[in-house]
Amino acid sequence: MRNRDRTPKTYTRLTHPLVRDSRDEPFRRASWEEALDRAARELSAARDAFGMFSCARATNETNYVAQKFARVVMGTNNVDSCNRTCHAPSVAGLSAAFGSGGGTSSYEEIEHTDVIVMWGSNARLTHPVFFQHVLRGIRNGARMYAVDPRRTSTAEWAESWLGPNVGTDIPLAHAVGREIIHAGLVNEAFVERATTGFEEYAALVEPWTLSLAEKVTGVPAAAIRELAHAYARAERAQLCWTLGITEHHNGTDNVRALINLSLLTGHVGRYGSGLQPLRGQNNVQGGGDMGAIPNRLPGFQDILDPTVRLKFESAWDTVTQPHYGLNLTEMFEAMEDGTLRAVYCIGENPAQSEADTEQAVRRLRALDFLLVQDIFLTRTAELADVVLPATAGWAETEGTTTNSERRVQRVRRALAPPGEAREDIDIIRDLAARLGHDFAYADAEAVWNELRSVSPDHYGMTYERLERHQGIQWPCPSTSALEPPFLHGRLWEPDPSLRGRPAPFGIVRHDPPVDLTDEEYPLRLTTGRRLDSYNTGVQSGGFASPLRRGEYVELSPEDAERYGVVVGEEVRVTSRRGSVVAPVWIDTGLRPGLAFMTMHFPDEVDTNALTIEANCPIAGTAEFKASAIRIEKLPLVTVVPYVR
Ligand SMILES: Nc1nc2c(c(=O)[nH]1)N[C@H]1C(S)=C(S)[C@@H](COP(=O)(O)OP(=O)(O)OC[C@H]3O[C@@H](n4cnc5c(=O)[nH]c(N)nc54)[C@H](O)[C@@H]3O)O[C@H]1N2
Ligand SMILES: Nc1nc2c(c(=O)[nH]1)N[C@H]1C(S)=C(S)[C@@H](COP(=O)(O)OP(=O)(O)OC[C@H]3O[C@@H](n4cnc5c(=O)[nH]c(N)nc54)[C@H](O)[C@@H]3O)O[C@H]1N2
Ligand SMILES: [Mo]
Repeated sequence: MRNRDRTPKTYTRLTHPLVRDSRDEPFRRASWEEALDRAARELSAARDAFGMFSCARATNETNYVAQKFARVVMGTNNVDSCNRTCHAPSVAGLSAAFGSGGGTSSYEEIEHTDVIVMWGSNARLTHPVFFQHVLRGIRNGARMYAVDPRRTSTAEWAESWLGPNVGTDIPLAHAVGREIIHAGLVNEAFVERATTGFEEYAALVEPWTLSLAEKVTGVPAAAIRELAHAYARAERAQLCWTLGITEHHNGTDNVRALINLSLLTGHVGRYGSGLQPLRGQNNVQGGGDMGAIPNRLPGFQDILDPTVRLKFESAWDTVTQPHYGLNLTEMFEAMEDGTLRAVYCIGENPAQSEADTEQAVRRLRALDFLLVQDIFLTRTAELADVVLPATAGWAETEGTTTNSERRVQRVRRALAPPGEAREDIDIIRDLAARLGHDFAYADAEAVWNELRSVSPDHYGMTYERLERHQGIQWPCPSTSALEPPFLHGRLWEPDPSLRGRPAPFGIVRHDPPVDLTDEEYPLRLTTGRRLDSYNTGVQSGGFASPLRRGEYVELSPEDAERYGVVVGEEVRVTSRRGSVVAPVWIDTGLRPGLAFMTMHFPDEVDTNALTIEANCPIAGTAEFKASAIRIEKLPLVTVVPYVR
């Protein structure tokens, strides 16, 4: 249903548990006793068919307890979070290259580097705090390159903007790599010492001449050459990327293609040089570190490693499952075939954030039991059987979160929770108790200390030290020392026994977007973010912003003219999966053939009705960044006022 007035929907805070006996009934207010009893009953009936979505906005402590609930109480590794829709390809790519999925550098180093490459990232709008460090870096003399099909406001700050066609980052990266090799700019000592597979890589990129790359990517050969020379000649260089790279059906391959450039030049493992996949949600890094992912126990320790499992079995007095669980994408598939029957969804709104929402909602509806724990009554919560009101991980809860530079920081309760809302860890604890497990933590610090006892990377971070140092980066194995701010310094060790495993070049090939444009669907739609709104709008819809202008389908001036549409005119936007009506906006940063929409106003315009669920086979991330669409004028012209 279309909300005609297009005022962003306002969600009100959940203040008490909600229950219903059947999905045809409306919710009724329930006591905590009743809601938790019901949830415990239903979950114990679904023991072999259970999945958990954990919250990337909640604290590390919440994520630790949530994954422990899945593993210890429900006996499954089916636990995941929005990292799957987001940076799972970065984690997979970095792990394959270096054995660890974290961004390698720190924010401080961005200020002391010579070249900053922002690849598929609109950080000026999406990571405004980080971008302050970029601006300081530029002020200190760094040159910034922006690689984005749209000339974004991040690109406005760049020395040079490279605008590849959507889904052509591998050809572009390979051409940069080939140019570095042909210009004799390879850091041979580093390649020799710290990498493997150079010969194969050189053969792989050899066909990607500047002129072929120009043809495929649309970026002028001279601009590709300039980027290659600037990056390779720099004393220090930072390569930053985000969803323009990861949200593709081959996201992990894209990430590997970028990592290859750092291996060629030795721009990793040294102060000022590194790889920075800026993580999205405030604690998506921490959620993964805490084990709220299907293949790692807390401290990013591999579930397949028997010594790791033994340690957790003794710490938790339980038996662990010696195989990886289902990731978020696979859990949705398992809902389809009926092998996943119950979901405990903590702080996620997949009914609106998954690609192809019609399919996602149908799958959620098919569950026997859906338990949602959130701070608002989301569209996902509206599909649930039981809804539990939590406190916000930000400002209402004690604990810690971890940012993109791996820095763990304290968060504190500044506000009293509304109504009967309770902290996530207390709710999970009480549910565990009903299912026969004693998670009797006195407070968040007790949870944190348990994590420290099982995760060597976090062992040195007591709450007291976190406070004293204003946050500490992992790894932090010692309670008395701090590690360097960057990872993988070992790669530079002259002594091979200290150097550890060399980093392999990724042998990855160009693979264009799955949803092809053709005569019927001639426009390439890419989706993303704006400054004034947050994800599915649940948390930002309620606050007026003079910047906010609701959902629009953004077109290039050329396309607007071709279709004969004006700003504010409503058009029908159709993909092979769905159709929505949205007003037009004209953006001079778009090239002909490229359209842009956000995911921020799904109640007014359900952008994800259009997107394709074509997933990266390694990471499970969907191709949110490349759909094929057509737009049609409506018979009756409605012009939506765009100033409010
Ligand atoms: N204001 C605001 N900030 C946010 C959020 C928010 O909702 N609002 N959400 C947070 C979250 S969860 C995340 S994950 C981050 C995401 O932060 P970003 O990744 O910076 O945000 P997006 O706008 O999704 O995508 C970034 C860019 O990718 C480009 N792009 C699209 N296709 C391609 C391609 O094929 N190649 C290349 N090179 N680029 C491409 C788009 O044009 C876009 O400018 O932001 C976080 N910060
Ligand atoms: N078309 C398109 N779709 C996309 C993307 C895109 O670029 N384009 N990006 C994808 C990305 S990167 C992401 S991260 C996802 C985001 O997808 P989601 O994570 O599903 O969306 P959010 O709106 O961030 O939902 C967060 C929920 O957490 C709740 N919450 C906040 N704090 C707390 C807390 O402390 N405790 C509890 N229990 N709940 C809390 C909020 O009320 C909200 O309902 O969307 C993905 N979908
Ligand atoms: Mo994200």
